[in-house]
Amino acid sequence: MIKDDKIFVMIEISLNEDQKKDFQKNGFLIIESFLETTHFERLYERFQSLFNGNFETGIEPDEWNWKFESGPKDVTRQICNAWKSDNSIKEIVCNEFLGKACAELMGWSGSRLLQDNVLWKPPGGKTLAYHQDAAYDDWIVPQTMMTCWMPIDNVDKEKGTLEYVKGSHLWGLSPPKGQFHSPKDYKKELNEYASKLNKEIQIQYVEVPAGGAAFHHGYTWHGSGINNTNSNRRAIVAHCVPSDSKFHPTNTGGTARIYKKYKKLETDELDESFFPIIWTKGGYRTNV
Ligand SMILES: O=C(O)CCC(=O)C(=O)O
Repeated sequence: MIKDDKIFVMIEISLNEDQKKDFQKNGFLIIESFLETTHFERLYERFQSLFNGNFETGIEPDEWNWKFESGPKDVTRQICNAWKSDNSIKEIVCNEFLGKACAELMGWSGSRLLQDNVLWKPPGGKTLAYHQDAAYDDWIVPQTMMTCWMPIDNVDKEKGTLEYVKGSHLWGLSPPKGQFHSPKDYKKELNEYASKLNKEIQIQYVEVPAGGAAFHHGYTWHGSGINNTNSNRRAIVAHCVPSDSKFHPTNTGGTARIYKKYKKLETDELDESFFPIIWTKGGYRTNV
Protein backbone atom coordinates (compact mmCIF):
# COMPACT_ATOMS: atom_id res chain seq x y z
CA MET A 1 0.00 0.00 0.00
CA ILE A 2 1.27 3.47 -0.78
CA LYS A 3 1.59 5.42 2.47
CA ASP A 4 -0.07 8.56 1.06
CA ASP A 5 -3.26 6.55 0.49
CA LYS A 6 -3.90 6.46 4.22
CA ILE A 7 -7.34 7.69 5.21
CA PHE A 8 -7.85 6.44 8.78
CA VAL A 9 -6.50 8.94 11.27
CA MET A 10 -5.40 7.57 14.64
CA ILE A 11 -4.78 9.87 17.56
CA GLU A 12 -1.29 9.55 19.06
CA ILE A 13 -1.77 8.67 22.72
CA SER A 14 0.61 10.38 25.14
CA LEU A 15 0.36 8.04 28.08
CA ASN A 16 0.70 9.78 31.42
CA GLU A 17 2.02 8.11 34.58
CA ASP A 18 -1.49 7.63 36.02
CA GLN A 19 -2.61 5.76 32.88
CA LYS A 20 0.49 3.53 33.01
CA LYS A 21 -0.13 2.81 36.70
CA ASP A 22 -3.80 2.03 36.01
CA PHE A 23 -2.72 -0.40 33.31
CA GLN A 24 -0.24 -2.11 35.64
CA LYS A 25 -2.89 -2.41 38.35
CA ASN A 26 -5.91 -3.42 36.24
CA GLY A 27 -4.37 -5.12 33.17
CA PHE A 28 -6.27 -2.87 30.74
CA LEU A 29 -6.64 0.74 29.68
CA ILE A 30 -9.79 2.19 28.11
CA ILE A 31 -9.56 5.27 25.83
CA GLU A 32 -12.61 7.27 24.70
CA SER A 33 -11.13 8.46 21.44
CA PHE A 34 -8.43 6.76 19.30
CA LEU A 35 -9.60 6.37 15.70
CA GLU A 36 -11.31 9.24 13.88
CA THR A 37 -14.73 8.15 12.66
CA THR A 38 -14.82 10.16 9.39
CA HIS A 39 -14.41 7.13 7.10
CA PHE A 40 -16.22 4.49 9.14
CA GLU A 41 -18.80 3.98 6.34
CA ARG A 42 -15.95 2.50 4.34
CA LEU A 43 -15.18 0.06 7.20
CA TYR A 44 -18.82 -1.07 7.36
CA GLU A 45 -18.59 -1.84 3.61
CA ARG A 46 -15.29 -3.68 4.11
CA PHE A 47 -16.85 -5.86 6.85
CA GLN A 48 -19.72 -6.74 4.49
CA SER A 49 -17.33 -7.57 1.70
CA LEU A 50 -14.95 -9.66 3.86
CA PHE A 51 -17.77 -11.79 5.26
CA ASN A 52 -19.08 -12.24 1.71
CA GLY A 53 -15.71 -13.80 0.90
CA ASN A 54 -14.66 -10.92 -1.40
CA PHE A 55 -11.05 -10.06 -0.72
CA GLU A 56 -9.64 -6.80 -2.06
CA THR A 57 -6.06 -8.14 -2.31
CA GLY A 58 -7.11 -11.56 -3.57
CA ILE A 59 -5.52 -13.16 -0.50
CA GLU A 60 -7.68 -15.18 1.90
CA PRO A 61 -7.49 -14.44 5.62
CA ASP A 62 -5.92 -17.14 7.84
CA GLU A 63 -9.11 -18.08 9.71
CA TRP A 64 -12.83 -17.35 9.55
CA ASN A 65 -15.79 -18.92 11.29
CA TRP A 66 -18.65 -17.46 9.25
CA LYS A 67 -19.85 -16.57 5.72
CA PHE A 68 -23.05 -14.78 4.62
CA GLU A 69 -24.24 -17.69 2.51
CA SER A 70 -23.79 -20.33 5.24
CA GLY A 71 -23.44 -18.78 8.71
CA PRO A 72 -26.18 -18.85 11.38
CA LYS A 73 -27.68 -15.38 12.04
CA ASP A 74 -26.98 -15.27 15.77
CA VAL A 75 -23.29 -16.15 15.85
CA THR A 76 -20.54 -13.59 16.41
CA ARG A 77 -18.69 -13.46 13.10
CA GLN A 78 -14.90 -13.56 13.21
CA ILE A 79 -12.04 -13.35 10.73
CA CYS A 80 -8.37 -13.67 11.74
CA ASN A 81 -5.75 -11.83 9.71
CA ALA A 82 -8.07 -9.79 7.54
CA TRP A 83 -5.16 -7.34 7.06
CA LYS A 84 -3.73 -9.66 4.42
CA SER A 85 -7.03 -9.47 2.51
CA ASP A 86 -8.04 -5.85 2.98
CA ASN A 87 -6.07 -2.61 2.81
CA SER A 88 -8.37 -0.62 5.12
CA ILE A 89 -7.99 -3.20 7.89
CA LYS A 90 -4.22 -3.26 7.24
CA GLU A 91 -3.98 0.49 7.57
CA ILE A 92 -5.61 0.35 11.01
CA VAL A 93 -3.95 -2.69 12.59
CA CYS A 94 -0.49 -1.71 11.34
CA ASN A 95 -0.74 1.89 12.58
CA GLU A 96 2.43 3.08 14.31
CA PHE A 97 0.58 4.88 17.13
CA LEU A 98 -1.17 1.65 17.99
CA GLY A 99 2.20 -0.16 18.07
CA LYS A 100 3.74 2.61 20.17
CA ALA A 101 0.96 2.53 22.79
CA CYS A 102 1.19 -1.28 23.04
CA ALA A 103 4.98 -1.17 23.47
CA GLU A 104 4.90 1.64 26.00
CA LEU A 105 2.27 -0.04 28.17
CA MET A 106 4.16 -3.35 28.14
CA GLY A 107 7.66 -1.87 28.44
CA TRP A 108 8.78 -3.28 25.06
CA SER A 109 11.26 -1.62 22.71
CA GLY A 110 8.98 -2.35 19.74
CA SER A 111 5.71 -3.99 18.65
CA ARG A 112 4.97 -6.53 15.97
CA LEU A 113 1.52 -7.50 14.71
CA LEU A 114 1.01 -11.20 15.41
CA GLN A 115 -2.59 -11.41 14.26
CA ASP A 116 -5.71 -9.30 13.78
CA ASN A 117 -9.39 -10.03 14.33
CA VAL A 118 -12.43 -8.57 12.63
CA LEU A 119 -15.44 -9.17 14.88
CA TRP A 120 -19.09 -8.59 14.03
CA LYS A 121 -21.69 -9.26 16.70
CA PRO A 122 -25.08 -8.65 15.00
CA PRO A 123 -28.33 -7.96 16.93
CA GLY A 124 -28.89 -11.09 19.01
CA GLY A 125 -25.27 -12.17 18.36
CA LYS A 126 -24.05 -14.71 20.87
CA THR A 127 -21.30 -14.80 23.49
CA LEU A 128 -17.53 -15.17 23.29
CA ALA A 129 -16.03 -17.17 26.15
CA TYR A 130 -13.78 -15.56 28.73
CA HIS A 131 -10.13 -16.31 27.92
CA GLN A 132 -6.55 -14.97 28.07
CA ASP A 133 -5.05 -14.00 24.70
CA ALA A 134 -1.49 -15.09 25.53
CA ALA A 135 -2.76 -18.60 26.25
CA TYR A 136 -3.19 -19.01 22.47
CA ASP A 137 0.35 -18.04 21.46
CA ASP A 138 2.49 -20.74 23.04
CA TRP A 139 4.14 -21.00 19.62
CA ILE A 140 5.83 -17.63 20.29
CA VAL A 141 8.80 -16.77 22.56
CA PRO A 142 8.23 -14.89 24.82
CA GLN A 143 4.66 -16.12 25.36
CA THR A 144 3.11 -12.72 25.89
CA MET A 145 0.71 -10.42 24.06
CA MET A 146 -0.84 -6.98 24.05
CA THR A 147 -4.19 -6.37 22.42
CA CYS A 148 -5.79 -3.20 21.11
CA TRP A 149 -9.58 -3.60 20.71
CA MET A 150 -11.20 -0.90 18.54
CA PRO A 151 -15.01 -0.77 18.32
CA ILE A 152 -16.37 0.90 15.20
CA ASP A 153 -19.88 1.17 16.72
CA ASN A 154 -20.86 2.74 20.05
CA VAL A 155 -20.61 -0.06 22.63
CA ASP A 156 -22.12 -0.74 26.04
CA LYS A 157 -23.07 -3.62 28.31
CA GLU A 158 -26.44 -4.21 26.62
CA LYS A 159 -24.73 -4.53 23.23
CA GLY A 160 -22.47 -7.32 24.48
CA THR A 161 -19.38 -5.16 24.70
CA LEU A 162 -15.97 -6.47 25.74
CA GLU A 163 -15.63 -7.19 29.49
CA TYR A 164 -12.47 -7.39 31.58
CA VAL A 165 -11.67 -8.86 34.98
CA LYS A 166 -9.75 -6.25 36.94
CA GLY A 167 -6.25 -7.30 37.98
CA SER A 168 -6.55 -10.78 36.42
CA HIS A 169 -3.33 -10.28 34.43
CA LEU A 170 -1.60 -11.02 37.75
CA TRP A 171 -3.20 -14.47 38.11
CA GLY A 172 -0.79 -16.39 35.83
CA LEU A 173 -1.64 -18.14 32.57
CA SER A 174 -4.02 -21.06 32.07
CA PRO A 175 -4.06 -23.09 28.81
CA PRO A 176 -7.17 -22.47 26.64
CA LYS A 177 -10.01 -24.97 27.05
CA GLY A 178 -13.70 -25.15 26.25
CA GLN A 179 -15.77 -23.65 23.45
CA PHE A 180 -14.79 -20.10 22.35
CA HIS A 181 -17.79 -19.19 20.16
CA SER A 182 -21.34 -19.02 21.61
CA PRO A 183 -20.90 -21.01 24.85
CA LYS A 184 -24.04 -21.07 27.04
CA ASP A 185 -22.04 -19.99 30.08
CA TYR A 186 -19.37 -17.64 28.76
CA LYS A 187 -17.85 -17.22 32.23
CA LYS A 188 -17.42 -20.95 32.97
CA GLU A 189 -13.60 -21.15 32.50
CA LEU A 190 -13.12 -17.83 34.29
CA ASN A 191 -15.23 -18.91 37.29
CA GLU A 192 -13.40 -22.24 37.55
CA TYR A 193 -9.97 -20.63 37.36
CA ALA A 194 -10.79 -17.82 39.81
CA SER A 195 -12.28 -20.23 42.32
CA LYS A 196 -9.20 -22.51 42.08
CA LEU A 197 -7.03 -19.49 42.89
CA ASN A 198 -9.51 -18.12 45.45
CA LYS A 199 -9.76 -14.82 43.56
CA GLU A 200 -12.61 -12.33 43.55
CA ILE A 201 -14.01 -11.39 40.12
CA GLN A 202 -14.57 -7.67 39.47
CA ILE A 203 -15.84 -6.92 35.99
CA GLN A 204 -15.28 -3.76 33.93
CA TYR A 205 -17.43 -3.26 30.80
CA VAL A 206 -15.85 -1.32 27.93
CA GLU A 207 -18.42 1.42 27.26
CA VAL A 208 -17.02 3.86 24.70
CA PRO A 209 -18.19 5.64 21.54
CA ALA A 210 -17.25 4.29 18.09
CA GLY A 211 -13.58 5.14 17.56
CA GLY A 212 -12.63 4.50 21.20
CA ALA A 213 -10.19 1.76 22.16
CA ALA A 214 -9.34 -0.67 24.91
CA PHE A 215 -5.84 -2.07 25.43
CA HIS A 216 -5.34 -5.25 27.41
CA HIS A 217 -2.47 -7.37 28.68
CA GLY A 218 -2.21 -10.88 27.19
CA TYR A 219 -2.91 -12.44 30.62
CA THR A 220 -6.07 -10.37 31.33
CA TRP A 221 -9.26 -12.46 31.42
CA HIS A 222 -11.89 -11.08 29.02
CA GLY A 223 -14.98 -12.15 27.08
CA SER A 224 -18.39 -10.82 26.06
CA GLY A 225 -22.13 -11.47 26.38
CA ILE A 226 -25.06 -11.47 23.96
CA ASN A 227 -25.88 -8.38 21.90
CA ASN A 228 -29.34 -7.56 23.29
CA THR A 229 -29.88 -4.50 21.06
CA ASN A 230 -31.10 -3.98 17.49
CA SER A 231 -27.75 -2.56 16.35
CA ASN A 232 -24.47 -4.07 15.22
CA ARG A 233 -21.45 -4.28 17.49
CA ARG A 234 -18.35 -4.42 15.26
CA ALA A 235 -14.70 -4.23 16.29
CA ILE A 236 -11.22 -4.43 14.79
CA VAL A 237 -8.55 -5.97 16.97
CA ALA A 238 -4.74 -5.95 16.79
CA HIS A 239 -2.83 -8.58 18.78
CA CYS A 240 0.81 -7.51 19.21
CA VAL A 241 3.99 -9.14 20.55
CA PRO A 242 7.46 -7.66 21.16
CA SER A 243 9.20 -6.78 17.89
CA ASP A 244 12.04 -9.24 18.64
CA SER A 245 9.76 -12.22 19.34
CA LYS A 246 10.61 -15.59 17.75
CA PHE A 247 8.82 -18.81 16.91
CA HIS A 248 8.90 -21.36 19.72
CA PRO A 249 11.34 -23.98 18.45
CA THR A 250 9.19 -27.03 19.24
CA ASN A 251 5.55 -26.19 20.18
CA THR A 252 3.18 -27.17 17.39
CA GLY A 253 -0.29 -27.54 18.99
CA GLY A 254 -3.32 -25.19 19.03
CA THR A 255 -3.15 -22.24 16.66
CA ALA A 256 0.49 -23.11 15.82
CA ARG A 257 -1.07 -25.52 13.32
CA ILE A 258 -2.10 -22.47 11.31
CA TYR A 259 0.60 -19.92 12.04
CA LYS A 260 3.72 -22.09 12.05
CA LYS A 261 3.09 -22.53 8.33
CA TYR A 262 4.90 -19.18 8.09
CA LYS A 263 8.07 -20.50 9.73
CA LYS A 264 11.11 -20.61 7.47
CA LEU A 265 13.65 -23.45 7.37
CA GLU A 266 16.65 -23.32 9.73
CA THR A 267 15.48 -20.26 11.67
CA ASP A 268 12.98 -19.31 14.39
CA GLU A 269 12.80 -15.72 13.14
CA LEU A 270 9.33 -14.27 12.38
CA ASP A 271 9.15 -13.10 8.77
CA GLU A 272 8.04 -9.44 8.56
CA SER A 273 5.91 -10.17 5.49
CA PHE A 274 3.56 -12.17 7.73
CA PHE A 275 4.25 -10.60 11.14
CA PRO A 276 5.04 -6.93 10.42
CA ILE A 277 6.92 -4.69 12.85
CA ILE A 278 4.65 -1.71 13.40
CA TRP A 279 6.68 0.44 15.80
CA THR A 280 10.16 0.48 17.38
CA LYS A 281 11.92 2.99 19.64
CA GLY A 282 14.63 3.36 16.98
CA GLY A 283 12.09 4.32 14.28
CA TYR A 284 12.22 1.12 12.22
CA ARG A 285 8.97 -0.39 10.94
CA THR A 286 8.08 -2.82 8.18
CA ASN A 287 7.04 -1.13 4.95
CA VAL A 288 3.58 -2.70 4.79
O1 LIG B 1 -14.89 -8.64 21.04
C1 LIG B 1 -14.92 -9.53 21.89
O2 LIG B 1 -15.92 -9.79 22.52
C2 LIG B 1 -13.70 -10.38 22.18
C3 LIG B 1 -12.45 -9.75 21.73
C4 LIG B 1 -11.24 -10.48 22.15
O3 LIG B 1 -11.27 -11.59 22.60
C5 LIG B 1 -9.96 -9.79 22.02
O4 LIG B 1 -9.94 -8.66 21.52
O5 LIG B 1 -8.93 -10.36 22.42
